[in-house]
Amino acid sequence: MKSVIIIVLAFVLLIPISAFAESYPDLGVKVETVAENLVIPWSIDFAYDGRIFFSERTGTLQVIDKGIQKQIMALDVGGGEGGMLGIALDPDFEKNHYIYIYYTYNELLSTKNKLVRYVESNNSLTEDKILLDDIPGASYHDGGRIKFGPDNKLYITTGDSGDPNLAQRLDSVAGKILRINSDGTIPDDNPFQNSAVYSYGHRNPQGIDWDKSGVLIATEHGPSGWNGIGHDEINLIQPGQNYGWPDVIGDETKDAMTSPLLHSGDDTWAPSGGSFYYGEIAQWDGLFFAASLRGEHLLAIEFDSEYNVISFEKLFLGEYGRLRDVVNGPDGLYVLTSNQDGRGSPTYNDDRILRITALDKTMPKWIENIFVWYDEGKISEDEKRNAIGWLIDKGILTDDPKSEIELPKFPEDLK
Ligand SMILES: [Ca+2]
Repeated sequence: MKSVIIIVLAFVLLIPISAFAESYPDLGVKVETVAENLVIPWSIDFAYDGRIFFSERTGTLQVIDKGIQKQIMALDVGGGEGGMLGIALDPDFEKNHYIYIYYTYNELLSTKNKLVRYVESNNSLTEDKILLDDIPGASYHDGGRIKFGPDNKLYITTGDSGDPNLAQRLDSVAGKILRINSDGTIPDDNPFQNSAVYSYGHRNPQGIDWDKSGVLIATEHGPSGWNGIGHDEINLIQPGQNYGWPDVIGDETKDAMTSPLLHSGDDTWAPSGGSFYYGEIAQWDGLFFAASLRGEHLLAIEFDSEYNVISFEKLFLGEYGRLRDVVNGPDGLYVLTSNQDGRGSPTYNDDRILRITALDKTMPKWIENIFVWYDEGKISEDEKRNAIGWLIDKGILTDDPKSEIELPKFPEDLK
């Protein structure tokens, strides 16, 4: 028993912080908590200098600067499920320090959304320009994801604001994916002249990202209520296309309406943020991920080169509760929980920002001590087995013969 305590002590003293991450040997990844005790973090973006900016739906903009989190702005926001939603740093942030924020506000008896450009200086923001205003809003269906595309245009998802018919109307910016220049003007090559509308017929899209070849994929909340349930969508977005809401859902078709690449059928994922992943987690390279609220999982989708869905899988089902956003960060895949939004079951440190990285493939040197101690007779066979079992449970060692983790040499009977 005593030697097991020694082993645990060795673990505490010698393992780098990252090893305290939750390990998922089956997935080959580990999950760390980057920030905790947040309130509905909604969107996250990364600066060239290592700073991490994120919004909370309640109306605050936060920064993590050299590991220290602080609030840098609070806005008076409105609208039940609206609030401070999407944020994006300018692709040229290093030079211009522009930060774009999409938020919901109440005006007299109505709820609206606007997109505002701010200038950042020493973690303080000054309003620079309102790029879009009077975007129809409501307690639900405010869209709100904003992201720069590979073409350096700013894309904005808007919800139908509870009025489904607006999604089909080209004279309304509700129920759309919009595309503007970073100064708020309309790009010359938009599909409809003098219109920010890029695609239409959307209910409440909340996730967009582009793959390496520049193809835009969007997530969209399917119906709940009088006109169907479930049928959450993953769409391939092309300029000028009509994605069908509210005329068609799921596999239903109608002339000139584009069907989703994938939908949830009668299941409900409630997908919010979406991101392609490219990075050191080799088995995930090129997959599309969607953060699932009601479904409480991270949806991983593999497309073939024609964007047919090869497979999709619910990862971390129920483990972290409701998930709001997923973004391919500079050092891992970041995931935001949404358990404080009144629909979840928060744990003691929710909400959280999580970072997913590859499981270390190198063995901490001290693990060899177990075998040294055993050889020197300091621990028994049982204690050695216990220690190894414990390390396997933690994902530090693996008993998977296909694993790339190199095991130290130990007696045949333990393999
Ligand atoms: Ca659709």
